[in-house]
Amino acid sequence: INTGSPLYPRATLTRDLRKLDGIWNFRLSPPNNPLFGFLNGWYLQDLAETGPVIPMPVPSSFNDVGVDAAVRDHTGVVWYDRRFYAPRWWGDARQRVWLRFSSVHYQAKVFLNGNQVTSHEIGHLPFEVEITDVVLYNSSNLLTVAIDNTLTLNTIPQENGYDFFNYAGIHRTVYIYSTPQLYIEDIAIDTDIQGYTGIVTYYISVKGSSDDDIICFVEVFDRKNTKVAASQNCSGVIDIPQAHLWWPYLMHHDPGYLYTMRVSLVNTRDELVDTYTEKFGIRTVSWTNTTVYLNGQQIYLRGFGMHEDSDFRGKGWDPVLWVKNINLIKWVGGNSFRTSHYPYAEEIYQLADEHGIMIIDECPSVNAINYSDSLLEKHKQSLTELIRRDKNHPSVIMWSIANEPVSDKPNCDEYFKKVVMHVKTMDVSRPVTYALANPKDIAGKHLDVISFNRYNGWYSETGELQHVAENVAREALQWHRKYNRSVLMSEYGADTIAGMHFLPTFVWSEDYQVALMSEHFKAFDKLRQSGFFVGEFIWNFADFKTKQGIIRAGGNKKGIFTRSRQPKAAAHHLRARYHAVAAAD
Ligand code: BDP
Repeated sequence: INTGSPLYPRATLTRDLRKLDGIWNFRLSPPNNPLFGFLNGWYLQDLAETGPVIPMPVPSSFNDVGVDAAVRDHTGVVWYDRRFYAPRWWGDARQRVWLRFSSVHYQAKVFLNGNQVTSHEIGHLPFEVEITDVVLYNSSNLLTVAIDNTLTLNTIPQENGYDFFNYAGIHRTVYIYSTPQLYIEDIAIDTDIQGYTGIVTYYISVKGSSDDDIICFVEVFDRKNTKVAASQNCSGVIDIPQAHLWWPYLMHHDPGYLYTMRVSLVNTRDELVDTYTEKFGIRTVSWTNTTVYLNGQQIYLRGFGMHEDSDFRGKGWDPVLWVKNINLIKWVGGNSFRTSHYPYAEEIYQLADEHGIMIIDECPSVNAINYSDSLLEKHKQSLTELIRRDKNHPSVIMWSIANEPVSDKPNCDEYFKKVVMHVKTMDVSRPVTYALANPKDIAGKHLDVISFNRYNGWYSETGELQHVAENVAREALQWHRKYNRSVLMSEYGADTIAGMHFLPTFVWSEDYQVALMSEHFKAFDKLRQSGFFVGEFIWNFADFKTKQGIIRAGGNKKGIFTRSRQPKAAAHHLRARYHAVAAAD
């Protein structure tokens, strides 16, 4: 199994990096014949020689760039290919060469020069493979990827019962990069605070062989690039006196403070063998049955449910979109979001680190229903890869192991117990939650924080607002009493067509969305006094695409921003609240 890729790919003094983004060739497998391309050796030659190809941008979902519904709605296998040159000096310098996909949805088989070099299942997570023995320096290299976006009862997520479009393709950047023979495979950083001192516990995993003895040099630099500490062990504890802590946005005058750890492998002749730098923040997360603390201070989450979603690109990584998103989150006064309903691109977490935005990091399990052993293994696998990838981000303050599981089934109790135990074997420094919606939930007792989704005034008592505040407050209290945990509301909202107005308020209008939010705010204000309520997350940050259906008008319209990121009245309304709450906290 390909178990993912822990370190973000970076060029350093000892590593080179090339992006393979751009326009690739693309071809659908004949419908209902997923094996056709494999049996006919489409990976042995240029795709264009097997039949007609169309241009396909990478990174992007393939669904929305064309005009053909057969491509947009394709479920099954698709093929991508391109050629690339590897820099000859990589071979001359006996560098290892790696091929890295930052996300391919859902299942990928990767071929290089006609050989299958790796495969990976589960979208939204990076994977890589060493291609040193397959890459060619005396000619171009043919890179072919076959992708299957078919979801079943045995995939994470399970088949498409969920409320977002099953976008597919090569969603994030593709890299080739080089490392030395002996290389830094992973760096794990954990932080604690004692008085004014930051305590940094780290572990460096070194791979590959060397005839020499190797020393790990570890240096820590502050934001001004001044060295503040150093060590000569591959694992250990470093003290940072007078540490600048990592604080959330609007909780401190200087949020998102990051240090840089530079790790260097040096041999006995004092030669630099490999080097890599990782940013980190000094902060702690702790929790009780009523409260979540950051650096020992109680926090209240002013958040959003989101999606990776935009016109044309679908779920394709887009730095323009995400710098805009972060700017809008800050404009509204939010301090957090949940990566509903799958891991987002790595660069998004880097932005959140820098800006002090807290993340509830969700794995791709949505509406889980049949709790088989093989599903459990895959669910755990998705969390293994997620935690390996995201463990060093100060922005990640909580793991979400599922969204709206069918959590009243007898066997889900044992299932989620095992999933939570699995997370705890990898990371005990963050609380675990899932977003529940099942009123008869039985597995919440395994969680550290209870998150609940509820659409009062929308799916229930549609168009009626008089019971909303009371229902929200009552349900939050019920979950707290049932499981004796802190509680947050992870989804609430109303579909709203931008520009539609009704007075008196009427469903789908901007006025109704605003009024429904106000009723929730009443409940949240009451709950904020109750001592166990830790946050509110509106659904959704922006309008997003779903599959076609009669309850969705061109997609889900619960955004407070439109899909093109312009504010509805709701955005101004939430902005007034979030800034006021931040000022009060
Ligand atoms: C919730 C789901 C979310 C949906 C939302 C809705 O968690 O994915 O988009 O409902 O219906 O149940 O808007």
